[in-house]
Amino acid sequence: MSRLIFALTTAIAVSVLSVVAIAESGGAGVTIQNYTFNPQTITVAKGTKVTWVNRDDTPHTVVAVDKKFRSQAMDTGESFAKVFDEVGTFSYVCGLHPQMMGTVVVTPSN
Ligand SMILES: [Cu+2]
Repeated sequence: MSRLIFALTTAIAVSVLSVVAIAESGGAGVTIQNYTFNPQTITVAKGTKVTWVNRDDTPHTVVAVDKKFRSQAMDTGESFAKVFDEVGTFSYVCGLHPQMMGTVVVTPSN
């Protein structure tokens, strides 16, 4: 029982730390959980770093539909980050599970 509580506490602490780390970097975060990108559409200002973190037990990737960016396979707890310097709408999928879709909308910074 105490082992379970320890595991849960550790998991919560790790999630909180990663959210804090993303907030401190001034970027934005996408969580990958239950074969879903959350949020599915994220809107950021130009120049923002977006970080994806995999919270599934299954590896996932982030692959731009236009092939302009692609992550390595992320295992549980691993992340991928990219700075978006171009205004526009960028659709991406998981290369391993193409039914997983997400979008980054980049707006002008001013
Ligand atoms: Cu996947």
